[in-house]
Amino acid sequence: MTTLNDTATPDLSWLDDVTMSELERNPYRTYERLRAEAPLAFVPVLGSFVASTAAICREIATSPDFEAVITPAGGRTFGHPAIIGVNGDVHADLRGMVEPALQPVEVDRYVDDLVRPIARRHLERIENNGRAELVSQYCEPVSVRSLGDLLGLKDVGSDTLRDWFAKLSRSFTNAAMTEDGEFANPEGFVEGDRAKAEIQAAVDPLIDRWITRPDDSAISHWLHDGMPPGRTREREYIYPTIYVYLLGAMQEPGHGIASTLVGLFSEPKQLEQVVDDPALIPRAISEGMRWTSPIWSATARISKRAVTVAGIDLPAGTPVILSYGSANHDTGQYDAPTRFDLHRPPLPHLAFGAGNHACAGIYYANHVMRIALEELFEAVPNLQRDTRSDVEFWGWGFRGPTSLHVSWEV
Ligand code: 261
Repeated sequence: MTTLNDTATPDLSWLDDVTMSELERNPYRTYERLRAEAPLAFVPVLGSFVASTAAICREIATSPDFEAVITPAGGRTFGHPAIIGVNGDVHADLRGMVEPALQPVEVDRYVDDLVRPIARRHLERIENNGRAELVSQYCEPVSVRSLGDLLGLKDVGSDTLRDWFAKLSRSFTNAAMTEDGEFANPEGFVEGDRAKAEIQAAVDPLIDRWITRPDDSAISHWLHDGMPPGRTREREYIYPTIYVYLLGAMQEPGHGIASTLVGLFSEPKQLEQVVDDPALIPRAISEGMRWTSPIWSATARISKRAVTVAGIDLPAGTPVILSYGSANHDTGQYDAPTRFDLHRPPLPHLAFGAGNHACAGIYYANHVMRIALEELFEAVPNLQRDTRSDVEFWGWGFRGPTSLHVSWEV
């Protein structure tokens, strides 16, 4: 059948063929076309509208006509009330619960003493080897150990924390839907359910202790802060937000460190400049976050009333996924966006979102990444990527390098 296309409406039937695995292997080709042809489009495999440009993502994230909603696979994984998917008083309470430990003045007080010894310890294990796989031996361990100690999970091993975020991450982004609006791969949630059972087995006894013997750890404060004397928040109420942390806050600083390194390896002159002048590290990180945004397409909003966005009429109650990783490659904002260039004009990007659900941990995460890269460049002279293997990036909801083999002079 031939459809005569005599209006300005582009033919979007190609979207019917988009698959989850192609989005996970490389979303950029699909999204380049979405940005050009339909910056707000219904993507059948996701069973959802998707926003792909900087302007439309920012408009929706900051619009009073929208509020937060968790994606279906995210809600299936985390349950309710997760901080990323609630509004009004519950959101205000959960934000107020997590924010004290993440305030810049507070982060400045503890972050160096927290992260630098962890980075040093992991570098001591590898620095005489002359080679390493940095994702599993450095980026992920530094990310999870720093946050684990901050949260009060000192006795949970780093490999356990890495295993939990990997399982929660795959479950959270098990987003493929059937035409009938059912999950296409319900078995994909099993590993997330197992991880949650393990998490509760490990964390319930800690909560029991923190209820009667509060300490300085973040989760202890979550239980007690702002509550009347002798009362604590219910564990069922905070667990979904604990899962938010055990996924995104555990995984994404590691993704960010690794992606920034891969970006620098793609521009050897810039790597040399950053190694020679560590003051450039924050700029490199900012560009790394834009270049391969760790939270690539994992959050959503829902229309509160009928609204028109990008020329599309959305009824009340329409969810829209915000693909910030695509927005950050918008040629309307960035010249040659696929190129890593820490010297590009310092335009804002959307890697930490926008509006009242923007990342609460932006300051913390940027400092963890900075300290990890400072210590790495300080410890190992002449860091080189091992070009015998290619770097593979993976992920649509969350994205980063799967491995990063490097060598250096010993
Ligand atoms: C700390 C941020 O974590 C997340 C953000 C978006 C989706 C899932 C997350 O765990």
